[in-house]
Amino acid sequence: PSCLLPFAGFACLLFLPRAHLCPAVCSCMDYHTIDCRDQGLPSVPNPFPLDVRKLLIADNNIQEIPADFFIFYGDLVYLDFRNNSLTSLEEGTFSSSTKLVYLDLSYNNLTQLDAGIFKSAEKLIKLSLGNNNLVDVDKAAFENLDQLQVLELNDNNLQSLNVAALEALPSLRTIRLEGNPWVCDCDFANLFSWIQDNASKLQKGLHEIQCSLPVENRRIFLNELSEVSFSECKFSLSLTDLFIIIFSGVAVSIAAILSSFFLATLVHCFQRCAPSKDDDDDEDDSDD
Ligand SMILES: *[C@@H]1O[C@H](CO)[C@@H](O)[C@H](O)[C@H]1NC(C)=O
Ligand SMILES: *[C@@H]1O[C@H](CO)[C@@H](O)[C@H](O)[C@H]1NC(C)=O
Ligand SMILES: CC(=O)N[C@H]1CO[C@H](CO)[C@@H](O)[C@@H]1O
Repeated sequence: PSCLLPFAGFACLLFLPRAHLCPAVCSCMDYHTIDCRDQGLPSVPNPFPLDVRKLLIADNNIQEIPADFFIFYGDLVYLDFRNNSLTSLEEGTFSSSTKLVYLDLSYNNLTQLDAGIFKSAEKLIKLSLGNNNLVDVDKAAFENLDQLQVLELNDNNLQSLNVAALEALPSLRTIRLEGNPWVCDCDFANLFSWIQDNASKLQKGLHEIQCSLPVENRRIFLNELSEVSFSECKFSLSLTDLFIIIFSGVAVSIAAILSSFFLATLVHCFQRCAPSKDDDDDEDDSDD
């Protein structure tokens, strides 16, 4: 209706061409929702309506999210990038993703998550990273995700995970960790006690997660383990620990020898250099 007003005509010219920005292979239900699923796309089509809020681009062969993607499409709330060919996420990719609430990166080929990679996506509520090839998740990978309620890390290649990564998520309600080749060694002990304390957040509980025992070379379910299984970890010392203990033992001995020497010298010095007061006292006593 505002187009009927002559003075708003220019604004309408700016506004109307947005419809033509819809990439040919996609369907744009409205300016805010774009569906480009299952089109065999090798890269993110360009351009989109700039005010896109919901982008469905699953089931393509896209190998990267352009580093400036969220600079242009900062209104995105919902991004479904499932089942593509992502192998890595460039640092800063999500630096303008301040409105993003739902991010699905499952069924890609990601191998690692770096520190702070999602740190600007502070509204994120659901993050799906299942069915990737993750080997390494930094302990600060989920930094700043204070609203995150659902985290999926299932069916990756994780053998261990620093528990600090999970402790950084105050709103977490549901987590998926199954389908990883977890190794139940001493590194796993902290994660195990976190999982035990937070078992209610696992869909099926401890018996959905398997890990392999390093010595026995077999896989067991976590509900077959208890804190006791890791009890010897508390006492085992690494080579560095032993080195520190031996070194500090030697250092303490040397310090003890040096300080007794110093004290002995001091006592000796007092005995030899300050006898005059005692002599005076003796003289006073004898005078009386
Ligand atoms: C991934 O997408 C392809 C089409 O590009 C489809 O054939 C395949 O079933 C999809 N896989 C999953 C796990 O959704
Ligand atoms: C993922 O990467 C591995 C090797 O790094 C490759 O063999 C596999 O085909 C890739 N999968 C996809 C879906 O791109
Ligand atoms: C909500 C909840 O129970 N979170 C707990 C998960 O486990 C950690 C440590 O193991 C606790 O500090 C949290 O309170």
